[in-house]
Order: sequence, then structure tokens, then C-alpha cells
Amino acid sequence: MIPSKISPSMMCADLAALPETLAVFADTDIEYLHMDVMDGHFVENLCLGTDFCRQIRKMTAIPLDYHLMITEPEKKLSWFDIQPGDIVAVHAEATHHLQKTLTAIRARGAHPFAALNPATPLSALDYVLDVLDGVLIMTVNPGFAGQKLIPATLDKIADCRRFLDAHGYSDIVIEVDGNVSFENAIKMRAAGADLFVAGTSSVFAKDGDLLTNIEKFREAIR
Ligand code: S6P
Ligand code: MG
Repeated sequence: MIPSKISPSMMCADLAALPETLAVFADTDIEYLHMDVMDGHFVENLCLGTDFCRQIRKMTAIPLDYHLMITEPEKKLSWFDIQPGDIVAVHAEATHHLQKTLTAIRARGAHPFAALNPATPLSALDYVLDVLDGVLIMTVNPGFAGQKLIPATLDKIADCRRFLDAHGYSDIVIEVDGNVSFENAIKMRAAGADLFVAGTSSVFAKDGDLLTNIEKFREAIR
């Protein structure tokens, strides 16, 4: 089993407390920072621009986990300061050139991930497994934080793990994103997820402080 990791969703962070939040993440060995980039076209929302991503990069050494919810990501990779060790997830639905885009991400030393909307079948990955480091399974429709889990996506996580193992790619990471609450994270881990995007339903939940939420979340995904 791949060790579990946390990627807090920075669109859910309190911007007024950004330095303090990043310090807590560094102290608690948070593995990635999830950067939701939305173009108002692929999804109905605008979020986290290139300048914001560059600013975060200057404030922390934690690798970035770019989730590009933008059409034709292959034309926009150079807009970002992608560094070796970062994750870059592009949506299979957003490009006609998935294989080419994943290859371009790998050429930058970053980890290429393919993101799949809830309705997109795993067969979209059939011919790109050799250029993938991870699959980002959306467990809500992308665009907004604070949504409810789509239950069928739990089966999809388990199907994805079986599919990867059956093809000899047990080392490909499964990332999950959308209502990864403390309760849902336990089920997602049991289904085979490895990397957990933590938003308003866990790490940034208002009824707990950041440190307690992180400890509780680590316990849930152990
Ligand atoms: C949604 C985006 C996500 C959200 C995250 C929020 O389109 O890709 O990364 O920020 O899912 O988490 P939560 O717990 O509020 O659903
Ligand atoms: Mg996301």
C-alpha cells in the first residue's frame, strides 16, 4: 500500500492568516499544497491565478499540487512556475492531447496526474498509464468547495485501484478530491486512495483548529 499523504486545498485557506497556516503545514509535515486553478470555462468558477501560485511558492518549500481545471492546459503550462517534485493534474476532459500534455509535465520534472470528472470512465486512462504518476479522482463535480460526495465515486476509487494493479501499475497514486471529510476519508482510504485533498470538510473545518484537524485527518487516512 502506498503511504497516505495530505494536500490541503489552498482555495479554502484563510488568506488573512496565510503565513501562520503555512507554518503549521510545515510543522506537521504536510506533503503537498493543492492549488485549484479554475478558468471560468472548463468549470463555472474563477480561482487561484498564476500570481497567487507564484506567491505561495515564495512563502513555502512544500511542493505544489496543481489541479488545473482549465481548457487546453497544454497551452498554459509555461504560465506556471512548475518545479521538479510538484504534481500537475490535467483533466482528461479538458484536452484533446492528454498523452502529449502528461509527457510535457514529466519533461519539467513534475509528476503528471490525469484528473477525471465523476462521469468520466477509467478507460480514458487505457493508453496513458506509462506516462502517469497519479490519477486524480474527482468525488464531486469540480468548480466549488463545500459540496456533497457523489457516492458512486467510492466504487470508482476501488475500481481504479483494481484497474491499476491489474495492469501492473500499483505504484500509480490515487488522489481524491471533493468532500474528503474525516468520515469519507476513512472509506476512501479503504477503497485504495493515497493522496487526500483536504478542504472545508476536514483540515479547514470551522469547528476545530487547524492543528487538531490535521491530527484527526492523519488518523483517518492511516
Ligand atoms: C473543487 C476543487 C477542490 C476543492 C475541495 C474542497 O472543484 O477541485 O479541490 O477545493 O474539494 O474541499 P471540501 O472539503 O470543501 O469539499
Ligand atoms: Mg481540486
